[in-house]
Amino acid sequence: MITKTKSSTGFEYIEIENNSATAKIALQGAHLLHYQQHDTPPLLWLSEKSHLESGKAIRGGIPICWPWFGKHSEDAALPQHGFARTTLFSLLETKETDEDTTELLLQLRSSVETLAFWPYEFEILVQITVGPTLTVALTTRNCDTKPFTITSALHSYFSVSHISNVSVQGLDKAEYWDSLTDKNKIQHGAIYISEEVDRVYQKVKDELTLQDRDRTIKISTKGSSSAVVWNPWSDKSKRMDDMQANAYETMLCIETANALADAQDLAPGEEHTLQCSFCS
Ligand code: TA6
Repeated sequence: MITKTKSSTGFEYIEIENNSATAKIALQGAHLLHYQQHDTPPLLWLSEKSHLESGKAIRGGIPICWPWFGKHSEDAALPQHGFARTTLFSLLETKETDEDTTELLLQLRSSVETLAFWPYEFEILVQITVGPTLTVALTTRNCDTKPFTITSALHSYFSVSHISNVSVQGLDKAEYWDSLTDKNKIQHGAIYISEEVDRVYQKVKDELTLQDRDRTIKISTKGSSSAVVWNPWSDKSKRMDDMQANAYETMLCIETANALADAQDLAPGEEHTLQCSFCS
């Protein structure tokens, strides 16, 4: 079942229910807010205090950071993580492939508004597949006559039982930039979180695993060379108006990205797809 809904403030959603799972997507940012397989806890974390209004970033789910990840490299006045996540997408297609799987295709094309942020003609397509596996694929097409460079991330917020129960495997020996110390380091073994963590791992190839007690979530990617691991911990959570003070205890971001040295150059007419899939 696919239902289109609108909040009292006009915020538009698509809600999905099939034999595998339920899901909820905001048209703004083609933003997956919720995915939950039947008889299991939600996969994604969404802040109880998140803004859900036009033009404001949503705290949780899978924000799409595009056409830049993090702060803009030249103009700090431009929105962090780009403008896609706060821009209304068009719903191009819905398809109930079978009783277990539903697909959505959403589109954002360059416009007067986007050209004011970023002077290139583009089309981005977001394909969301809600089934026994959740897949999000972000395809960028250069529709301009000049090349452009993007950094991007599928900024996934995972819901966890408690951050002390969690480990992340698959990044052993990977190089990372620690944004808290501005130092490049090497990962040794699994990642455990007991303080603020904000790291961009590079040259990432393997499947990652989020282990939360007896729950194992496999994170597979295509077209991604970076992985970002972020938990704001206590002090930063308290400073964020869209997070409960203790919310850091039940969330962890493991982001499928191309950031820093993994930026993607696209020639006119060229396209690139960044994809993540989650299976638990
Ligand atoms: O993904 C890590 C990060 O870049 C952190 O530095 C933190 O800023 C986080 O993204 C959230 O960014 P946002 O703009 O959504 O508050």
